Amino acid sequence: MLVAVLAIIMLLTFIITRFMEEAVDDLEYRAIFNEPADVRSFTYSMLEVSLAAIHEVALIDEGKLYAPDQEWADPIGYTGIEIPNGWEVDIQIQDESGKLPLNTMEEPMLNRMLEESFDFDFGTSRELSSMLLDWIDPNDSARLNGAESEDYLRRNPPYRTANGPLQSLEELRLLEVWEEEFFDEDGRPNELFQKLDRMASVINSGTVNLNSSPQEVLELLTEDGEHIFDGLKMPWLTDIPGSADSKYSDVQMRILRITVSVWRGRVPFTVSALVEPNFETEEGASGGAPGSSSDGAPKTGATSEQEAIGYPFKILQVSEYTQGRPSSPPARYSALDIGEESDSF
Ligand SMILES: [Ca+2]
Repeated sequence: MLVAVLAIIMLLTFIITRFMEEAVDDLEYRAIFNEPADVRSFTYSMLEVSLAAIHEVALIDEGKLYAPDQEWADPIGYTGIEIPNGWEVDIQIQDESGKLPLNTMEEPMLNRMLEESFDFDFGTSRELSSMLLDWIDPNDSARLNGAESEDYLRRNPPYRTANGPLQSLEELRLLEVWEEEFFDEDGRPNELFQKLDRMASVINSGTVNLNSSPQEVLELLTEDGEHIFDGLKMPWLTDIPGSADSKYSDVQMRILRITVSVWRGRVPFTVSALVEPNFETEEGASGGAPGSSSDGAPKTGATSEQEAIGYPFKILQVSEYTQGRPSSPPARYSALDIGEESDSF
């Protein structure tokens, strides 16, 4: 009897052990395919680390962000975060507000940019600026050198003007005259388009941070071009120089693009976030961590709740870029497929 009980216990133990082994192998196998989720959360952590580093350095400088080289260009080095073995992280911080605000530039500045920076003649510059302003303005009456829906609807295929801001620079391909000057015969962006991409932004709709402007923009907005940095104590301006166009110029970053790429193998996972510093919010706001609250009621992400958290940045946009992710999850018994690599069978 005792022997029979022992035998049953041994058999059960054997079965359970086998089951455990198989389950662990199955889990390990699946972990290979679930890796992107792991990398994804790490990538978002690195985005948080970057924002925290930027916030901290900005607070030391009285809450002002002047230029990307203001010590926080390397958030990992700054915070001393350890990167797991075999992982690689790359963080790029760019100032979107260093570019001209293409959607809100007024006609005289548009004409100056087209003539001085792009060498268009007087007539072509006026055509280009009218086409753009008609595309953006809410009305449907065409300017002297412009075009509105009436004109574009005669095309094949027909379309209407956006009557709103450009969503991307590529949208210019749809505009008369722009399509010929900034794109090649096959509709691909040409060299002038690349130059425009360096100089102007559809995201920035305010003033231009001279501290991170390309040379072409500095030449347009100031009388002395890059000489405005001569003789400064720090490598960035903290006041708008007298020789600069006061309507368009600024010395602070207002829109940052932070791009974090994480490699755990050869294919990176990338998150790119567009953020606006929002350091004015009161310190020690009562909201606490998202998802929790003192009365235990679940949070819904309402604007008032977001404000209560007092997060020092306003997130305008977040995009993820992935490649090589398996298109479907592995089947339940997929451990069978790996054959020789598994020793459990
Ligand atoms: Ca219009």
